Amino acid sequence: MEQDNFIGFANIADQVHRKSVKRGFEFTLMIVGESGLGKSTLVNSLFLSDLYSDRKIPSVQDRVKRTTEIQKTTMEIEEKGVKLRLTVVDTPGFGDGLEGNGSWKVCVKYVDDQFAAYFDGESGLNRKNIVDTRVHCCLYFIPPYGHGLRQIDLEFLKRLQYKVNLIPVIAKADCLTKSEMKKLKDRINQEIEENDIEIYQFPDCDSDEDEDFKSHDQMLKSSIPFAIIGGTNTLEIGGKRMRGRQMPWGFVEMDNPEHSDFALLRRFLIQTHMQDLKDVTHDVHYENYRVQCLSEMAGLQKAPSTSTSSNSSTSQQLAHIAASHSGGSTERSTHLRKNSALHKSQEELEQETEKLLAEKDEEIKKMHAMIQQMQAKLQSN
Ligand SMILES: Nc1nc2c(ncn2[C@@H]2O[C@H](COP(=O)(O)OP(=O)(O)OP(=O)(O)O)[C@@H](O)[C@H]2O)c(=O)[nH]1
Ligand SMILES: [Mg+2]
Repeated sequence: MEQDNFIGFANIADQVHRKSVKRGFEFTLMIVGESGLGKSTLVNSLFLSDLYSDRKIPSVQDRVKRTTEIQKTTMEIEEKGVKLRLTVVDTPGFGDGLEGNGSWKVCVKYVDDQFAAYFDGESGLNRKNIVDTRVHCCLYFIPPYGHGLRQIDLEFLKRLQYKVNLIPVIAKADCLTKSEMKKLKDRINQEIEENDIEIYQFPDCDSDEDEDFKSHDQMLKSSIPFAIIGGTNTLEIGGKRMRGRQMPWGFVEMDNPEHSDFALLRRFLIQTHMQDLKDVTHDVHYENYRVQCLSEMAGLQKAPSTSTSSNSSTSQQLAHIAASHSGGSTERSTHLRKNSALHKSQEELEQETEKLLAEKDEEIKKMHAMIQQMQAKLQSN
């Protein structure tokens, strides 16, 4: 047989691509913030998008009711043979009185519950087909009429920062002039830094990217927090359909970059950073959660009083562990991406993680055995 220099691994990228295309992509976006800032309106307008041209666009404005519980909306989109399952999680807004106290718990619990479900899936038998409901990005709505971040905003951001990719947005951008908006953006960025809040870190742009890409990337980074206008009105001018908000003085277009950063946000989420948001969710946030769970489980196994009651499932134990982590002052940050003076050094963290991960297979095997025992017990009852 004739030998040549061609080995053939170059098509590995195609193979990987084909596999992910076949499987499809799952992406979940969560929307959090004070009541009345336009979260549900934004969700509605996201789903009105002309991105999905086969969808009917409602012509009458939907009256958005106050959201009182977490609402998930999922749509499956297929574009050029690539499937995307996009889920938007709309959360109830908090008030500015006592009601705000502890209202972050609902959101934190939702994020943790999805991690717990994924963790359960990973240790189950059907590992290859886990449905990924983890929250890949969280838009945090900030009011336009304040002077920056309030105590309640800081509380929410701090509770969520090591669990999810946070993207701050300024709601109702139509209420501010350009210079007011610039001032508010600067102020918010300064407060984020002063309070050591970890929002999503945009990856550095590769030096071999083209100039267009680089300048877009730069614009994205400098636009944070994105200024958003939500609207469910549509207007047709010369056959071109526009989405936006009808105001007494005119029509504000959501997609017009002169009016808001909505187009930028949509491109960021859907076109340019979806994979990175998913990677950071998996490699950093979920990894933190998993390491915490494994170390807690190792602790539980050592403790003599560990309960092995047949009706307390592994997932319940994990959910409990997660809840205890999210609430109290013992919250331990194992965020691996950034060096912060408040946290352990990167090297220490890596060593700790290495050690815990080395125990991982062993733990998962034990969990398997536990689950099988439980199943056997349940069947025999
Ligand atoms: N001016 C202006 N008003 C908006 C905008 N987006 C939404 N609104 C209006 O603000 C009001 C509240 O909007 P919602 O979408 O229900 O707000 P929400 O954040 O979901 O509120 P909760 O469900 O209580 O948390 C509605 O009357 C919207 O029409 C915007 O961008 N600009
Ligand atoms: Mg709402």
